[in-house]
Amino acid sequence: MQSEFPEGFLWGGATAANQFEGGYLEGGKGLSTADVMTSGEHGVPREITNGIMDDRHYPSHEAVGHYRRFEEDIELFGELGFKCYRLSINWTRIFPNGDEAEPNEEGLRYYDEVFDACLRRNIEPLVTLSHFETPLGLLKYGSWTNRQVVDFFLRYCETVFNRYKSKVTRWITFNEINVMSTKPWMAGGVDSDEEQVRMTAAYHQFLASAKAVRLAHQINPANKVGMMYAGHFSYPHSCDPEDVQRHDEFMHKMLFYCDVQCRGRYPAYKLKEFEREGITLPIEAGDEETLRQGTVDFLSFSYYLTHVVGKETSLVMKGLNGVKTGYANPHLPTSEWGWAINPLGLRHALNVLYDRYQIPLMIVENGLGAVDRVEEDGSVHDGCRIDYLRDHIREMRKAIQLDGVEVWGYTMWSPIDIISASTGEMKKRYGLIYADVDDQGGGTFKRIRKDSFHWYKKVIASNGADL
Ligand code: BGP
Repeated sequence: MQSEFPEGFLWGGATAANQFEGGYLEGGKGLSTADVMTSGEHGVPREITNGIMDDRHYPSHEAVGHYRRFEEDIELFGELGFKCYRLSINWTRIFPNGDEAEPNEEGLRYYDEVFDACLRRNIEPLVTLSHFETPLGLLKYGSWTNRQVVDFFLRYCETVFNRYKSKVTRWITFNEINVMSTKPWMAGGVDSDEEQVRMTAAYHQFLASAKAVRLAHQINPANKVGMMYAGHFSYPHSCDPEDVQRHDEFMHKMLFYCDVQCRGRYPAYKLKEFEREGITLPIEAGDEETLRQGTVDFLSFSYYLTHVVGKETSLVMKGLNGVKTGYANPHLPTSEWGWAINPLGLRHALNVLYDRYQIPLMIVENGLGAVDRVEEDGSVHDGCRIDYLRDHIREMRKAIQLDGVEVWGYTMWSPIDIISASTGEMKKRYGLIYADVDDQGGGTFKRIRKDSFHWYKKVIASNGADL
């Protein structure tokens, strides 16, 4: 069997600390924005609370207990044959409140051990610096609406770039940075529907990311730093030019985040929109240069679903629930959570991004959130998940092979079942490995290899030839 994937292709899986680790106050850790979000019921958005001193349910507090079980979990990743493991450093393990002068040694030591466990198995870590884990302690500054937070972030970056210089060379600054337009609390501890507030916070994240890129290169010229786009891609509802125009506007709202980070400047369409809406950016001398010099080395993105946008779509994106366009796609099946499953759309997405930016791409999240059942004999048959992953990998292969798109790797979401970011539920499972934890945080925490585990292992061993 001939593989059509490049040699050294980075196969693996991706997680986020706040959804995976648990141990939310262990090892000197402080609270992050994710730690004060309750679970929502099926389809109901999560709720932001003031803290931990009430009895509402916070599923991420213990998550699936990876904090204490990382050796066992990474052993399973080794068994899968992972080449790459995308994880986030939880900022609040390193700087518990975000603004300390000195880092928390216990937190630093923890990730040393995690990276060592990966490297012993020849798994390359790919580290997200901020995956919905802004320290709650930065809220008193106004979080990302305040420019001072850029400096706090840089202090954190400098600390981890130096500390893990010999262990990590691939980094992502902000997970799904465009979530600032849809769920700003998750993206950066900003709870506001006002576009001015969101755009100010996004501006500071752009600056922080650009500065982090330069700093990473200075500290270790081998460092590669990427951005991460929440893969929102859409189709016009019809060929009515009005629908197409709305679709274009929607894509602009999302893709401008990539434009800034890949091209180093705000696109003209965004500046014109700001002018019309009376939105101003807190630009200081030298900022334009900073953005120009801090473009990313690669573009990574998540891909789960596609949208349909048309005349009826309201482009005001509000609240915790994110994007709702008002249309379904009659040509596509949906997941149990209503997400339109569209493998061919992944080929399209890869082409859109590569045509536009001409830099290497990475798919750093892709997977099926579904309810799984453990059979009497302890097995989990998740054929739907295998189909989902296989169909998407096939389309990725076409983008590489037939369209010439440069793709560095594919880290599926997520190798082990973890807490859902949008709903806080446990029953929305993505794993190749089942974690025996329920929506109330009960269970044995035991890991069980699902059918998809054995399938993905073969895919990696054959470098994608055996799908
Ligand atoms: C992305 C996030 C992840 C994640 C995934 C799946 O938006 O980067 O953190 O969880 O989506 O979404 P969910 O968990 O809501 O099903």
